[in-house]
Amino acid sequence: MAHSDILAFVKQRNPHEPEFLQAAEEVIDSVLPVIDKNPEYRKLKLLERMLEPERLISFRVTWLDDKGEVQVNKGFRVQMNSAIGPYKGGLRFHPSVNQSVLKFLAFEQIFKNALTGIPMGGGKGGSDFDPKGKSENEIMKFCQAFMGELARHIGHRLDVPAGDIGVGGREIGYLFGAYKKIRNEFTGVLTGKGIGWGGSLIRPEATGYGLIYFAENMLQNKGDSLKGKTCLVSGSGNVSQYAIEKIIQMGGKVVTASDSNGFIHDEAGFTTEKLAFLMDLKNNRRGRIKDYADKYKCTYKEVDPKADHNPLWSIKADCAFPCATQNEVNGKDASNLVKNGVKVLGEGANMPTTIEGINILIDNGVMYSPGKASNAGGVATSGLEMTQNFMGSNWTREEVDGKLRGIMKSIHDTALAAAKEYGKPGNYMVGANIAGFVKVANAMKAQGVI
Ligand code: NDP
Ligand code: 2IT
Repeated sequence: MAHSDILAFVKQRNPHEPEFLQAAEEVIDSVLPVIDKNPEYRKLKLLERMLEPERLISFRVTWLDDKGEVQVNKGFRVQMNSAIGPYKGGLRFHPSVNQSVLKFLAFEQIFKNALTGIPMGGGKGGSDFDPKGKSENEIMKFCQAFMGELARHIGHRLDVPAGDIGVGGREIGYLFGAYKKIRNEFTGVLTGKGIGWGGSLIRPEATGYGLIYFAENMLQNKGDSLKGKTCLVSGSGNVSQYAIEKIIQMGGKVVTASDSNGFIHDEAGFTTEKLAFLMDLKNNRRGRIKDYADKYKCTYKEVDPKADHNPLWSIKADCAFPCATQNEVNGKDASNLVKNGVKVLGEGANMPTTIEGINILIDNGVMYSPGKASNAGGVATSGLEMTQNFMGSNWTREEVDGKLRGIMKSIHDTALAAAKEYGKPGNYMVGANIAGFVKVANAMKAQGVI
């Protein structure tokens, strides 16, 4: 099929899935020249096959809240592609979760996982369950009910979930406990486990650290570095917290963080002490980012999600790291970043920039890294956790961090080389899509028409 035909085919089959279509369009655009050069890829319909989940599991989750009332949620696992390894990808608990969101995430995960160099296929899952305002008991009850069904579809050599929005160490603990009880086996079926029961050092830090290693690689490629750079970070969860930590360690200054209500602008910049306050606020007290502004007497602005731009991205800075959620940087935001002279935009979240926004950044010479390249440190370290589980032993912090740095450098170099080969030098988006696609396409080709 021609490019427009593949896109039309996908649109016609998935008419009510805007997020999935957005992720699909970006990849289709990037890999078309590869398909043109390799007629066999076209004949075998490899891209068309990648765009259809191998298996999509949808289930009911029923649980009792603290008042004894019955609650009903949706549960999903999208097993997108297993050509290069067992399905691998996170679980998201957020009221916005639906089939379109999880299919976009599972689709991106195929290419991201291929880029890590570790044999992992692509998957994603989750629920429309909202953890906000729930008691510890309710979180545990929900996780147990969710795993009650999910357990029959996953396994350490079949499908290995992990965390994502709304699923952190606490939830992985409850999910793991439930799996172990149901299946009567102790295996590395989930990653992001606690240290002491199969977890890997550096996994909590890995996505944020990896994002900043990637940004440093992009800057170094231009003879520059993060030292002295003013940085915008959005979100205040797992990815944001460790991105902030690593930027501080590398001599940069972080002046923003946000949550779904608004953002703080701290012109003096984050210090380790302020970051410790944020971590305690978000991870233990489960409070709002506004408390940070109250404590440190800095600016706080509420954000209207329906507004045509987010004022966080209008603050003058050198680098921007969206680490909250999809489509948080639109065309107008991208123009504001360009106007203020931003040099780097590194995606910590998955698909945080709209297609219009990406085009504006790239056309204006901003070094732009797509999430599937620059946030791959999380899943890569999950892969390292799986390897340690299979070996039955653990690496030190330094060993895991060293491997993470090496993987991020390799993804950077691979994306850059593929972009150059296909006549788009410096375009990390095209390079990452092509390099990921070729690896998975070749594996599918070798394994026949299945
Ligand atoms: P967390 O749940 O730890 O944090 C999410 C943050 O984003 C919170 O600050 C949250 O605010 C904010 N947020 C979530 N949804 C929205 C929304 N609809 N509008 C505005 N703000 C929102 O998640 P993570 O840090 O783990 O994940 C953040 C992003 O990084 C996601 O896109 C995820 O897919 C991606 N990612 C995560 C990886 C990981 O290892 N955890 C790996 C690779 C990518 P609030 O507290 O108000 O909800
Ligand atoms: O989007 C992602 O890569 C993740 N949420 C992490 C997945 C994983 O399996 O560690």
